[in-house]
Amino acid sequence: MEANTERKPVIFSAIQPSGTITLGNYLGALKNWVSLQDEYDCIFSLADLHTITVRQEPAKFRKNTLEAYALLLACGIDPEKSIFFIQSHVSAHAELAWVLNCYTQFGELSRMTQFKDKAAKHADNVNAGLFAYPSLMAADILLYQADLVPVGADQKQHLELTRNIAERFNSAYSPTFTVPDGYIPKQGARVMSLQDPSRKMSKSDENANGYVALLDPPEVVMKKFKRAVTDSDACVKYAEGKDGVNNLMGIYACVTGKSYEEIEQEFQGRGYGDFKTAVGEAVVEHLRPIQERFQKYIADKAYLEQCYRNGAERAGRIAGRTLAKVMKKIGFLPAR
Ligand code: ATP
Ligand code: LTN
Repeated sequence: MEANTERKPVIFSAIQPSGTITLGNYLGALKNWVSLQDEYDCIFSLADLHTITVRQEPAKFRKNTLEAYALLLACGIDPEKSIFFIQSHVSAHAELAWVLNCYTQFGELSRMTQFKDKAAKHADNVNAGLFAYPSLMAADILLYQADLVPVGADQKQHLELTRNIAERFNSAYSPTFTVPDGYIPKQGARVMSLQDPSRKMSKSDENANGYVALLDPPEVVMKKFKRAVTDSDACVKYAEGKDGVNNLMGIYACVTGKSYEEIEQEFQGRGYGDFKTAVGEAVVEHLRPIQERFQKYIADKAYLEQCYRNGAERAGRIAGRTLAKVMKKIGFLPAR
């Protein structure tokens, strides 16, 4: 592993602009990103190259990308502290992904559960990009010599593959890539669907009642929590077999900072109705300032453009250095 002695540890993470960003994305990933910005050198990206593994409507895709950029700023990603860019603006990602495809085995990619899930969901479009998704993700991370990658628990398998690819390349040539570690939060790592608590909350869920979008208006948030699936024993307690209640407790704990014991005490002898209302209200209050800031950013296109251009320039310099090293080690004849 290449030593990273003088600088703060490097963090890289990304999210796809594939639709409306959910409370799951926020509690599993984004909230963490924001709090890591002071202690680490952070690089964050909108993984739009990943997004076209599922067919996108061009105008909507463009709009989603700009809105996701503004929403992440509203969540607290600070372009003064961190590098925040759009993946397709830095061509080294696609280039290194191609190279890493040649160091990734068919068998490894076939074992990825996200591929199996998405292939089943989009059976009419199981394209090579969907299959090779993890080697593009590895390229994202390895270009920046990231030490840590904050993600939700669903990305653990992709991170493991990234480590294997890095180690394989390093031992075939010489130390080139930092082998990254995952950084998965204890609470919020897997927020479940409000309608089917055995499945993760997902922005591409066809049932909008399953997820809470960060931009859902307060009355919609309240309605979704009131309709959340629980169980029949009417007791607010964290326990096996109570997936719906456990999920609501996890969300409530994340947005209020309360422990499970405190929550159990707070709702002792009270029904699920009260509990769901309290969770809904706490989420509404948590989202309120984010939604206000979003409105301000999305109205200022010039500022957004300046931010993402500057981000791409800074990211491009770092990525270019790693890519040049890789090309040289492999033995490509230099262009000049
Ligand atoms: P899609 O539904 O389009 O597959 P997604 O909602 O899974 O998207 P991604 O863009 O793939 O979102 O993931 C962004 C980040 O959010 C990742 O770090 C991922 O681990 C995290 N994340 C996604 N869903 C959840 C969830 N339900 N709970 C916690 N973290 C999540
Ligand atoms: N596949 C990720 C998004 C992503 C990512 C990355 C996360 C793309 N590139 C690099 C961390 C590091 C997902 O969350 N579904």
